[in-house]
Amino acid sequence: MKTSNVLTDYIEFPGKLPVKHKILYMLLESQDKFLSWNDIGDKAGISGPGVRGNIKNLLDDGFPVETTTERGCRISGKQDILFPSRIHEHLETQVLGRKILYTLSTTSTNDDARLVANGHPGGTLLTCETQTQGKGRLGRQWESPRGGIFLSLILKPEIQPAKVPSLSLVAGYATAKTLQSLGLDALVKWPNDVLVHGRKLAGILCEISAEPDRVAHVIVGIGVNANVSKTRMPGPVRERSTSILDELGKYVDRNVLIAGLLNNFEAYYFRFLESGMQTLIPEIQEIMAYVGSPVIIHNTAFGSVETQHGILRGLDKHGRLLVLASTGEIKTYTAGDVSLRLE
Ligand code: BT5
Repeated sequence: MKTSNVLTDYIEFPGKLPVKHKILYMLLESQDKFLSWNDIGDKAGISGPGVRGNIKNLLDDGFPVETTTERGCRISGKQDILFPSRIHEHLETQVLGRKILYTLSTTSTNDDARLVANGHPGGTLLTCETQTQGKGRLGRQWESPRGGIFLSLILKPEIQPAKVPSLSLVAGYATAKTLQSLGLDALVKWPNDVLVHGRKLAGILCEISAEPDRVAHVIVGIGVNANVSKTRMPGPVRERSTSILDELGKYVDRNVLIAGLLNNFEAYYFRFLESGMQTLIPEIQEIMAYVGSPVIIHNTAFGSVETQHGILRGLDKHGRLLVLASTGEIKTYTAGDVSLRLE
C-alpha cells in the first residue's frame, strides 16, 4: 500500500499487506521448507505469472529466494528482517509506534516523515532496512547499511518551540538506556550521540516544523548500528564508530530492540511533557560522557565557527551544556549548532 505523498513503497501497519510482502513473510515463516508455486499463489490470491513476478521483485530487493520448477520456492537460513507486526507485539506504548510505516529502502526516513507528518497521528513510526541518503546534523551524512536500525518518529508535542532541542537529549538517553539493557556500557554524548567505549554506536537527528509559538511537528530520527560490523563503514567513520554486533559478538532481534527503544522513549517523553527536563537531568547526567574532562566546543550558531576549550561540567535544568572556561566563566550551550569533542 502506498501512503500519500511518500514516493517510496511503504507498507502501513495495521493495514493490508501488499502481495510481495505477503509472499516474503510466507517464505520466511516456512523457514527452510519449500512452498510450491501453487500454494504461494493460492495463499496470496494471485495467479502463476503474478507469483513469478513477485518472486523476481524479491530477488531484485536482495532476498535470497531459491526457486526450483518442481519444488517451488524457499528462503533458507535465519534472515535479519524487520516485521512491523513483531515490533508491534513487543510494544507497551500508548502512542509511539501505534502506527508503523515500513519500507525496505528509502532515501531518509526523516525526510519521508516530514513529507507525511500532517497526514499521520503523533507517535507514527517510519522505519526501513537501509537508507540511501541517511542524514546527520549540519548537513552531515549517516551511513545506513543493512542490519542497522533507522527510524523516525512523528511527534506532535504541545510545547513551546524553544523546548524542542531538549528532545534530542531525551531520545539519546532512551537509546542509551535501551542499549544498557543489552549489557552495553552506553553513554550519552551531548547533544545527540550514544557512545560505547568512546565510539559512536547511535545518533539522533531532531527536526522541527514550527510557527513562532507553536510546534506543528517534530521528527525524531534515530540511527543505531545494530547487526552491522563497523568494517562495512567507510574509513573515517569506521575508526570512530562501533556496533552492537562488534561489541557483543552476536546478532540482536531488531524488532524487539526497536520496540524496547520506543517503550523507553515514551516513558521519558511523557515525563518531559508533564514536568519538563528538570526531573530527567540528574539521571541523564549519571550516564553522560566526558563529565569532568577537558573538551572542545565548536559553535556555529552565529555564522562563523567559535571554538571554546574548557572542562565539561554537566547540564543545566533545561538540558543545556555547561562548560567551565579557563577564565573561570561557565559557558552555556544549546543543542543545534554545537559540536563537542574530547580535547
Ligand atoms: C547524527 O548526526 O548522529 C544523527 C544521525 C541520525 C540518523 C537517523 S537514521 C534515521 C533518520 N533518518 C535520517 O536520515 N537520519 C536519521 P551527527 O551528529 O551530525 O553525526 C554524523 C557523523 O557521524 C558523520 O559525519 C560521521 O562522522 C559519523 N557517522 C556517520 N554514519 C555513522 C554511523 N552509521 N555510525 C557511527 N558514526 C557515523
